[in-house]
Amino acid sequence: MTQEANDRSPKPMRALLVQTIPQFETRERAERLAEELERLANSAGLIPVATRFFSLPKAHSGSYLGKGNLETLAAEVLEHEAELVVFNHPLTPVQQRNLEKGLVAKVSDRTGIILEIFSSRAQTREGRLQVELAALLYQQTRLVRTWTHLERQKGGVGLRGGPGETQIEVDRRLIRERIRQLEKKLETVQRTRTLQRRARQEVPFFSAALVGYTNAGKSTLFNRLTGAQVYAEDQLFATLDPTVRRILLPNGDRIILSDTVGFIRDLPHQLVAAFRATLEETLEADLLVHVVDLSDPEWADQEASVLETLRELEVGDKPMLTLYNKADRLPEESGLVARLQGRPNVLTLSAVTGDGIDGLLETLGQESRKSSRMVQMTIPSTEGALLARLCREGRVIERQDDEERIHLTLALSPIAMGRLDPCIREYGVSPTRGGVE
Ligand SMILES: Nc1nc2c(ncn2[C@@H]2O[C@H](COP(=O)(O)OP(=O)(O)OP(=O)(O)O)[C@@H](O)[C@H]2O)c(=O)[nH]1
Ligand SMILES: [Mg+2]
Repeated sequence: MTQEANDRSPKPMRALLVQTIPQFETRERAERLAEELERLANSAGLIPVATRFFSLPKAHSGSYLGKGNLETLAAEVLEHEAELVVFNHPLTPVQQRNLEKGLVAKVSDRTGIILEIFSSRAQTREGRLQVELAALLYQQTRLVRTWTHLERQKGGVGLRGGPGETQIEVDRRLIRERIRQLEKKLETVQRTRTLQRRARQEVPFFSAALVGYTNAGKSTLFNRLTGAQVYAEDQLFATLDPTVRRILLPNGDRIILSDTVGFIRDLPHQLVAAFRATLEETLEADLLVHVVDLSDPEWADQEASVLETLRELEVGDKPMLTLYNKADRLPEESGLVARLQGRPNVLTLSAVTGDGIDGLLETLGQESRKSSRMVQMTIPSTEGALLARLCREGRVIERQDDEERIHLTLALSPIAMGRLDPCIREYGVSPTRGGVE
């Protein structure tokens, strides 16, 4: 695995990873989950030195692992010279503190790592504000110091090391104040965004949003479809800020496509909440295009957790097209592709080789057409400005000119329909009204 250079941390920390195997869970699955944690650790700019598995029927409330396991792990921390121990499970603030004491090392859970990655990736002002807010909401309850970016980003607000009791109270107050400040700032940024979004909605195009598990191939597909150069990498959470582009489909339709942050299993709800505003724009799309990495043994689980997050974001029942991506990495004899292709609203493809992209473009074209309405209008030939507007707002399917009038058949998106409502009332030819003739 490649070690991602992280130019903001002078010296990457050595991290010992901990994966427990709960009752009724197989070692195999635990290994796959541990592999994901290793990828997360790499993406966070850490050096994962080893992964330690513990069979743990039930977590201990005090130290999570229990006394015996804790001693074993403490010895391994020394042996590997680990500065940080990362648990692939949520830890309570009390557990985290006890573990830090017992292991004489910093301790983080999965959420801490994910926040760390987000913090180092956030590019836009809004993204940075959101990550900081999420991190503070997370730290509010625990006041255990995180490391690197989060620490630096805040200019030391409430994040200095080793607090005494009063220091903790001061920190709490500072954090509360900072949270209020951030919420205010975010509100302003988001108001601007809403205005920009409205301006964009003026354009009456069908819109599709790529969603999916992190590393599923959304940005690779986005780049292939739009010719854009969005950062696509074999690392978790390569994309953080949403990107929107217009594309021209082979059938002549223009549609809007967006790429955005990936989801992950057990996505910390502070992050979902903090990113709701960014995601809202994406999720207002007419169609969600769910990209799934079919070559990952955990694909079904990943697909389910994305659906779960979408439900949490209250868009669980939006129209969805599922794309099973990375089909090129499947052995031909697996039969999986054939099995999945039988399902409705499903395509299998490869964003890298381009296999199946034509089918995707065709489906997007059909969906775009489905959402538009045919309207017939007859306007006076003298209404040049109106004609120009109709051509701009919709797609002309048919046009016939006679001496005084122009007869048009237009395909209009629902948004354009709404905006052109007065014109349609005046010039529309509707069978129920017996036409304008
Ligand atoms: N073999 C193969 N690799 C692919 C395919 N699509 C994407 N990849 C690879 O998968 C990795 C992740 O791709 P991205 O496009 O960055 O994934 P993403 O869904 O945008 O990931 P995040 O932004 O982290 O959520 C990259 O190394 C891609 O080259 C595919 O169809 N086949
Ligand atoms: Mg991406």
